[in-house]
Amino acid sequence: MRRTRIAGAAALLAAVGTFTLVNSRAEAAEQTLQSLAAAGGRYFGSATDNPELTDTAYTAVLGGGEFGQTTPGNAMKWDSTEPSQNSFSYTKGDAVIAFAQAHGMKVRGHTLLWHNQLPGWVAQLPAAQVQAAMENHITNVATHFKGKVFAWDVVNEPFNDDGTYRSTSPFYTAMGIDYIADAFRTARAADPDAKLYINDYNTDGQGAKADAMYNLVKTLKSQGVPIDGVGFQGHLAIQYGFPTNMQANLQRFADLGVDVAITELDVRMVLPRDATKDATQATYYSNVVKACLAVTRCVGITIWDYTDKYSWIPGVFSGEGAALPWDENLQKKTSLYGTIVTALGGTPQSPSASASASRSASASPSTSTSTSPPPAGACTATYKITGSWPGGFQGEVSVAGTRPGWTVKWTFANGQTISQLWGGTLTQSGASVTVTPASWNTAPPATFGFLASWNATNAAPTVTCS
Ligand code: 9MR
Repeated sequence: MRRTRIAGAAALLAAVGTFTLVNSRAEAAEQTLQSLAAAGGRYFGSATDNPELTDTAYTAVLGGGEFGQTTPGNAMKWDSTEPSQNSFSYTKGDAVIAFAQAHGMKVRGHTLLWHNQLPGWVAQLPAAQVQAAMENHITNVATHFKGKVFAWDVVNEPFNDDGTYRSTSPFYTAMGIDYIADAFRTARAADPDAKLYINDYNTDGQGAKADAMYNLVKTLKSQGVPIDGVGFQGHLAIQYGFPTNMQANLQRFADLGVDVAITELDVRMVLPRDATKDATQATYYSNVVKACLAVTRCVGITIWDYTDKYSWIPGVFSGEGAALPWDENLQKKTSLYGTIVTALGGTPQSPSASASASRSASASPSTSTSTSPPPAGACTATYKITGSWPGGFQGEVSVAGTRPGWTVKWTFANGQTISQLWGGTLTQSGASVTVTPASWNTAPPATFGFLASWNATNAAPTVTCS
C-alpha cells in the first residue's frame, strides 16, 4: 500500500535535503579506536565474557571509550541460553547487555546456531524433532534479546575448510542445507529489526571456503532468504600468512547486497614474542582495518577480546598467543595500538605526550574536581527524506561521531507531525522534536527512522546533535 503511494508520488519527491551540524566539542573529543572508526561511519568493538566483567581493571578499559561495540564470547550460545530443552536462561547475556548499555556500546548477538557448545540433549534428539527444537530455540532467544542487539550471528561456521558442509552439525544432519534458510526466516520473524548474519572463519581471504560461503549467500539472496550480512571472523596467525585478497573478497560479498563485518579479529603468533613477529602482526592488523575501510559495506571491526589476559588462543593452540593489542597485564601494546590507530586514519599519540598530559592533570587538581564529568565525545546528525507521497513522508536520521547516549533535536517549519518512530524515543511538542536512542542504539554510528505527515511544504529542518 505504502509502496504504491511512494511510487505514485515520485514527482513530489521535493525537498530531499541533507543538513549536518557539527558539535563544537568535536575537537576536544579524545581519540579512541571507536572514535576513529565512527568518524568513518563504522564501529570498533571488543568481545567480552562474563567472568571478566568482575575484573575492574579490565572493565575500565572495555567500557572506557575505546570500544563502541561488544560481542558476548559465550553468554548467548545454546549451552548457556537453553541448557535443557525449553528451559531458557538469559542471566549471562543480560549481564553483557547491561554492561554495554551502561557504557554506550552496541551488542552483536552471538550466536543462535552453532555445532559447538550445544547441550547434550540436542545431539540426542531424534532427527524428526530437530527442526522444531531449532526454531523454538531461535524464536525464544531472539525474542528475549529483541531491541537489545543490533545484529545476530544466526548461523555460525557452517563449512569445513574445504568448503563442504559440516556434517558434525546436528542441524545439517537432520535437515540438510535447508536448516540455514529456515534459521534465518525464524530469526527474522522473531526480531525483524536485527541485522541477520552468517559468520565463519578462514573465509577472510579468497579460497575454497570463501567461495563456498559466497555461493551460499548468493543462493540465499536469490531465494529471498532474509540475510543481511556476512561475518568474517578474522582469526589470523602470522605463521600462516595473510589471507589472499582480503579486500576484494569482502567486496565481492558486499556486491551481493549484504553488509560485511570483521567479527572476531585476533592475530596470534608462536610464543615468545619478538620484534619481528610483533611487526608482522601489526601489519596484519593494519591490513584488516584497511580492507574493511576500503569496502563501503564493511560496517565494523570486533577484536576477540582486547587483552591477552582473556584470549582463547593459549587454551586451544598450545605455545601460541600474544594475539591482541593489550598484553596479559592489561597494558596497551603501544606500537601495535599505534599501528591500528594509523590504519583507522588517526595519529598515534607519543607515550611522552600522554604521560605529560596525565602529569599536568595531577598537578592541577582543580581541573579534576567535577564529580560528573561532561559526557564524552561529539556527534553529528544528518536528516534525510527517504520517501514522500501526498500527505506523508518517511525520514531517516543518521548519527555519527563519538557520543554515546546522543540527543537529536530539530524544529519543523511546516507543521509536519511524526506518527511513528523506530530506533529511538520521540518527544514532539508542537514543532519541536527531540529523539533519544533506543537502548541498543546509543553508540554512533546509529540510525533512526520515522513516518510523518506533511502539507504543502516539507522543508528538511536543521538538525542538532548533543
Ligand atoms: O571465545 C570463546 C571461548 O571462550 C570458548 O571457549 C570457545 C568454545 O568453542 O568459543 C570461543 O569463541 C569462538 C566463537 O564463538 C566462534 N568462533 C571461534 C571462537 C574461538 O574459538
